[in-house]
Amino acid sequence: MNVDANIVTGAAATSDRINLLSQGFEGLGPYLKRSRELRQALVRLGKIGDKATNRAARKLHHQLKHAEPSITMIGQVKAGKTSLVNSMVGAPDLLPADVNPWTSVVTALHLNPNVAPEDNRASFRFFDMEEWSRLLDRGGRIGELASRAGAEDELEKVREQVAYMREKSRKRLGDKFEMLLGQQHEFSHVDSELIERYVCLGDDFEDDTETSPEMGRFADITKTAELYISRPQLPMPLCIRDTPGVNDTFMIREQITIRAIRESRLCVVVLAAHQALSSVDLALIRMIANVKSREVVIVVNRIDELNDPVSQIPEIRDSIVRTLTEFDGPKDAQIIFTSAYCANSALLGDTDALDDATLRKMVDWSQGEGHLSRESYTEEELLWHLSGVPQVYAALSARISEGMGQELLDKIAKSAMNLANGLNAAQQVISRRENDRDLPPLALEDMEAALRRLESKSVKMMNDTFDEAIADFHKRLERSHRSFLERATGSLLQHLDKNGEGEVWEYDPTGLRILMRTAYQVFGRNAQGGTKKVLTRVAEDYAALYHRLFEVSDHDFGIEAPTAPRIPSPVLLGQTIALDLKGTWWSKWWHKRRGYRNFATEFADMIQAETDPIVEALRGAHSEAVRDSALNVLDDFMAEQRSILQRIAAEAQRQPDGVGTLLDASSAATKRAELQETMQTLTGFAA
Ligand SMILES: Nc1nc2c(ncn2[C@@H]2O[C@H](COP(=O)(O)OP(=O)(O)OP(=O)(O)O)[C@@H](O)[C@H]2O)c(=O)[nH]1
Ligand SMILES: [Mg+2]
Repeated sequence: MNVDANIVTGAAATSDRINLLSQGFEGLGPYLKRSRELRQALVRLGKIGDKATNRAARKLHHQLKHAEPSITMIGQVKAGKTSLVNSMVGAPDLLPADVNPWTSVVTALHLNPNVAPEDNRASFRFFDMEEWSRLLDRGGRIGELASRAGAEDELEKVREQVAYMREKSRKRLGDKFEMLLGQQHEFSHVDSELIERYVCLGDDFEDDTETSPEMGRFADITKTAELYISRPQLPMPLCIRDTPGVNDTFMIREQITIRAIRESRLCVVVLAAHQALSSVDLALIRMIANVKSREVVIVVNRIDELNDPVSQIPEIRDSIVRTLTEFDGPKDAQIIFTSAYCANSALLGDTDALDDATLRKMVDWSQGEGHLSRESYTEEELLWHLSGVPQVYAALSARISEGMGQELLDKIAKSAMNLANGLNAAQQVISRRENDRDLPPLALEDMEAALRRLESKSVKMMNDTFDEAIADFHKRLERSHRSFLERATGSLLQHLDKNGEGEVWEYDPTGLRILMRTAYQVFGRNAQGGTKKVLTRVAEDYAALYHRLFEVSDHDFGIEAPTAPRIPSPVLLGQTIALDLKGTWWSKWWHKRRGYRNFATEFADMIQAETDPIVEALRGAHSEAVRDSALNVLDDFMAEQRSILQRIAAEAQRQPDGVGTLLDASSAATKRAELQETMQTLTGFAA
């Protein structure tokens, strides 16, 4: 390495290089500080209360400490997703790059600073029989698509590929094949040999069985790989999901990617620099168009391959922004430029990885952007900075703190507040009874009945809210669907009038997606607003119940309503439909039709067949999942309240004098003061 600027010499030892990983997390600082403070408050709360309160506080503490934000990496084939994941994990050779395109495996890496390396483990799950048959028999969605579009030749090709794959897997796995489907394999270590066996497909190894008979043995049937890895360099647990590239010919993996995006709150889209200018995959844009801008980070990788980064990078940025605007992608998504190659070279200590000219160009670019700000860097540090990985982590840190982090603090603080509220209620009962020994006993006989009434009324309120929101959503979806079909058919007829049948007509389905997305957004707003209203109402009802049963003053007593769950993005709207497939398939479909009327009816039928499953999934499974998560929050809340109320009641009934042990009567006065103080602290956490 020979760059004049800023380099201090001396290579870092291997074990030190992984410490490069700790850069870029400054943005998590405020969140982590709040999280620590909240955990301290929980520990205090646990000490003030009885055993049950202590247990509940510890559970909340655990949830906070082990919260694991998840990030899904998606992108074009060979953009460098896997290489980038390796560098973000600090293990350049962990996941094999260049995985065979037939792989369908999503690899989740769970990085945790709180576990020891001895506790590293891995778990691999295989497709079950049904998933496997669906994948093979119909050749995935593209098979369905091809058959609908009448592209028999293509379909035949898919079938051949699939038959080949099936045969190969059977041969490789022998008699065990059927038995393995649906199973899960667990290991108490993680290494690349293991990963190759389960994740990396065997084409390259097939003729090489002598050297490594185990390689790629299970990869055909592996559905997910979960790796649990100790990483003390990170400030908190993180999960990074590596997915297969999306633009494979047969789109079998599209559904897999859609599912993987849904499993994470954040999505990193990886593009290769040399492709980014010429073409940004439209299927990719469609997929992320339905995710919020603040939940997408775009990474342009392989910038070390650019001839002139200083001028090309701004061009690439502009071009991506233009394409995103034109094709209705996420506005304002942050764009970061990376080189996984530089990052992994830094981790390996290979400081000569870049030739001098390339290094010079990258340094010029980075200085121009103001990325290189420190006085001096070691050679590894310089490469690490040029790689852009710290910037990727900085972007993710900001998103985590403002999104999941804030929500988690809010949620845990509210639960903690309610635990404290319970103790506070108990305390009010105690002091009143201490002050007035002649008070009649509390009337608690009908508490159980009152709780049940409150619970069933609450569940009904929530269900009624959703029945209404979902019914309205169905109407909107149907209206959008119908109006799209009408408009498209109208445009088709116009085309036929003007140009006749000879000329292929194309119609962009973006409009349909926008309509359906709008319908979904309205539903999301209604569902969330409605959920919030119900939860607030339920919290008031509980406060009234405390008031009635224990005669606590509502002056300084209330119950915190839990936060309504967030509405998941409708990622499935992005799946490819026949209208997206311009080019040969479409023109084949077109040329097979004859006669004006045929076009119109067959077109309408085809579009209906293509869009029905999306509409069906949105109005069915997707909206019901939103209802379920609202009901879950309600259930948890009710269970929390029930257990607090029951404990106060049990104590009060056992000891006619009051509820002493709940607050550990021996040191009641100090504990009261501590409780007030802790409640004060907790109040500061709600958003
Ligand atoms: N020069 C250069 N090559 C890179 C970089 N990142 C990845 N590569 C190379 O690009 C090829 C593909 O990298 P992978 O990490 O397998 O890409 P991927 O996106 O995971 O590919 P699929 O999983 O097949 O979609 C490999 O040969 C890598 O060595 C980079 O930043 N610079
Ligand atoms: Mg890969």
